[in-house]
Amino acid sequence: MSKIKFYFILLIATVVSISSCNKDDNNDVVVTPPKPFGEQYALDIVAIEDYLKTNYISEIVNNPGFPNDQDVTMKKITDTASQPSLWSYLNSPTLPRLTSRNVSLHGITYKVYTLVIREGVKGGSPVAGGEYPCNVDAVFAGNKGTLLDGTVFYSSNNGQVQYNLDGTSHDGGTGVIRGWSEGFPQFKTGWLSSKNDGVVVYNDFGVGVMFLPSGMGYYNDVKTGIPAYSPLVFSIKLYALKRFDHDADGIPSFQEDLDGDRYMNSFLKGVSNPDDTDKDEIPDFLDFDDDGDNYATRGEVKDANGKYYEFDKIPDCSGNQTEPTRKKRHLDATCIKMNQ
Ligand SMILES: [Ca+2]
Ligand SMILES: [Ca+2]
Ligand SMILES: [Ca+2]
Ligand SMILES: [Ca+2]
Repeated sequence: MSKIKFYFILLIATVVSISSCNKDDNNDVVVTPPKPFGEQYALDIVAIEDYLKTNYISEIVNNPGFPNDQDVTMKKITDTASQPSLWSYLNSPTLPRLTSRNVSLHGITYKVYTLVIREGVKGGSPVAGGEYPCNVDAVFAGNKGTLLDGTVFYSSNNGQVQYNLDGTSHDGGTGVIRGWSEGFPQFKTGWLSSKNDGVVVYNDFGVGVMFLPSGMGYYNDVKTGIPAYSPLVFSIKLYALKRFDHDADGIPSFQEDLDGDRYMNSFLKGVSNPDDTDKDEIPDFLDFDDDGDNYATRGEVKDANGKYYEFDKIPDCSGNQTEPTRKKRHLDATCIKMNQ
């Protein structure tokens, strides 16, 4: 046998032994294709609605200024007379209020339930708050995640963690599951103050619960304490938010939400997006030229001296800066652009 051939065989043998070693290590992992989303969702929504009808709010901690303030606990109903179900708050005119939104994703329409217990209130200084995040802002939030059987898989009231609702990890944030992007815009932030020792205190923040089908969570991924295909229940406390300007055009993304519903609908394909001025399938918050006139928005929202207009004072074609229904000039392709 030639030397080369010998080494070749040795190499093959090594590769085989490495791969068989790996195979042994992964003996328990059975790879199956993910289930069809529609099939799983049909199971999830039945389980979620059953949970809503058979559980109640057993405790809301009232401890202003401390981390456990407004921690919510839900338990299985044992006495229907004294324990109103979560379902009993459906579309209630008063709080708590349970509402649902339809979300098109994965080729199906998901129903996402949200229970608003406290909406979030504007208050004092240094941060007045009382603002809704849009679905691509970042939030600072306490959260407790449970499975439908009540098992807690995560709990934290750390207000320093930045969760990016756009799902990315840019700007030092943590990307979130899609369900969070759908749930958080239903709540407002509270206001921030600080104690003498400098500790930040969160006041009157939004409090509630999100009920997420597995397709809005981790789906077939297994996470610590979360089996595959688990619907998720998140009790949340919305302390504060951070705005982004995704396309760096000088207009924060939440002000590029044309229909004002706090959702950019950027995930819908083949459906006309109300937040896409020039209908090029790039929503305004990601489009550096919103009206498609080949002039960048960035240049269209500055005055003759190159200074950005305040958002509310961006003029229309005629220079009007006050008419509330005017078409701002960066959204009007027929404008003759002056400051390019
Ligand atoms: Ca922008
Ligand atoms: Ca919108
Ligand atoms: Ca566009
Ligand atoms: Ca333009």
